[in-house]
Amino acid sequence: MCGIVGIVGKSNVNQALYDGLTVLQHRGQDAAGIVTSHEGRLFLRKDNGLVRDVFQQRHMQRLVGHMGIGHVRYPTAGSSSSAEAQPFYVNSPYGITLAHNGNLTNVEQLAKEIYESDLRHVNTNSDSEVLLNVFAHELAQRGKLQPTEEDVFAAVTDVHERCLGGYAVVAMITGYGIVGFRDPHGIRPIVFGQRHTDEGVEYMIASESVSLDVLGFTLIRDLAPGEAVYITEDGQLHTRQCASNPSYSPCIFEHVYLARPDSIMDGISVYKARLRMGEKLADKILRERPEHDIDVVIPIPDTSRTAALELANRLGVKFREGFVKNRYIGRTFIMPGQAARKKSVRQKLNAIELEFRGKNVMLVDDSIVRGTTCKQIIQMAREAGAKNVYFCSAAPAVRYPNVYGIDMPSAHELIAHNRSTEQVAELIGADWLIYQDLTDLIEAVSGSKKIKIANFDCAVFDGKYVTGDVDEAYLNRIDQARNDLTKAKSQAVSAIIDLYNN
Ligand code: PIN
Repeated sequence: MCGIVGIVGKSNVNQALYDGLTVLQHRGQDAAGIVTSHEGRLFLRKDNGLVRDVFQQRHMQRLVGHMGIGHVRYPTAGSSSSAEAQPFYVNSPYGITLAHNGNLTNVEQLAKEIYESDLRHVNTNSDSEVLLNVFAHELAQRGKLQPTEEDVFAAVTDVHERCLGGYAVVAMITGYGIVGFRDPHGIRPIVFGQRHTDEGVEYMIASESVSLDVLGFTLIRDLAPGEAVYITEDGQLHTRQCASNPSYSPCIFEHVYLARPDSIMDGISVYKARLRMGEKLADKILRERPEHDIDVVIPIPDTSRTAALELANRLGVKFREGFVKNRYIGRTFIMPGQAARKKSVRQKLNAIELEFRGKNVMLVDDSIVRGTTCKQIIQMAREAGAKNVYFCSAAPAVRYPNVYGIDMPSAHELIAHNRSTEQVAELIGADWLIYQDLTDLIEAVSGSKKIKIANFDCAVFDGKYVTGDVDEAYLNRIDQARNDLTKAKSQAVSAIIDLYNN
């Protein structure tokens, strides 16, 4: 999962891009980048790290220009070297830079085509670079000295025909404008909005509406699946449906935990969706155990708070903050003679004993993925004196990998893969485990409003991949790639430790 922004403004956009990315920091803390365009030249700064660490005063001063795009990265399928920080750049045609959120499922085929047929060179393992080259190639095919909006939209149409998967994209064509587009299933989110200044109207494209809010832009709307928006450097806005057969299947996991609660996504308030998840969970609890003995509902900070609050309200049970999260958790330094250890949950969360002692506690989290964290948290609740520890997941059991850009472990690492609720409860040490039903989650997110969404992408819960091209062989390949990456990373860490020790 990543965050993207693009702004066509009337004065320098560097600060606005920085602020827009900072608001999207929850979508990726691994790397950040901004590129701006001024008088036909590009200015780029990107590196691994948080937005506040990557951009220093000296970098910001160089990022001049009235239009630019930015990116925060969360590693997905590829490795996490700084060479793969975005935006990516190709100089032909026109000088195009691109930032992307999502994952292409036919990247191997595309990389081959790019090299063998399009005669282009790809320099990293990132599918964003592949996407950029496909877009650049299709735009070059128009053969124009100056691209029009028709040319840009025709290139996006061709991208949709060649690229499969989930993608939300911003691309800047130096000296011409910024284009934003969304895959034909609308899996990953993207919105656009405007703000009025004395110099005229400025436009912004972003992953989430919250990014527009804080910069004083008004949300115009989400891009529809397959749709593109093109804003020229002088501030003309054009939109076009570029896919021949679009269908609306946004990723439901955005509402479970990826997006900020103050975002409106595909016309749905993420906050309200989470409140309704809590209501649905309460109803399920009452169905399963009308005579339940829950004394207190305790959220596991932060995402689950909204659902837990409404769950407690509906049950008529006390809601209490039993865990305090350290917001300033430090880095893990590798010292000579020490093995590199991951920060334990205990360093991040601390239990307030008086909320646990002698009580039947219902802990609530947004989801259970590997099950490692919730196992430790349940243990902490017991050590704090809880009589019984019950556990609620606001999402259904995560049983299948994600292939559309969420950093989700492969199937065998998912605790619920091929396991029943009872088996998972036993493994994590819960006295009672309640998962949200998928139909309830869908209803919670849809709400009562009539929305245009055909069906959500719920693949991590039901194994149905909306792009239709994901088979066992593909899943095995990404599984293997992930294992290789993990192995390479642990070998690198061991090498560093050896270096210190010798
Ligand atoms: C919570 C994010 N949320 C917490 C992510 C942990 C599953 N985990 C998914 C729960 S927040 S595990 O946004 O950081 O507040 O129990 O499956 O290991």
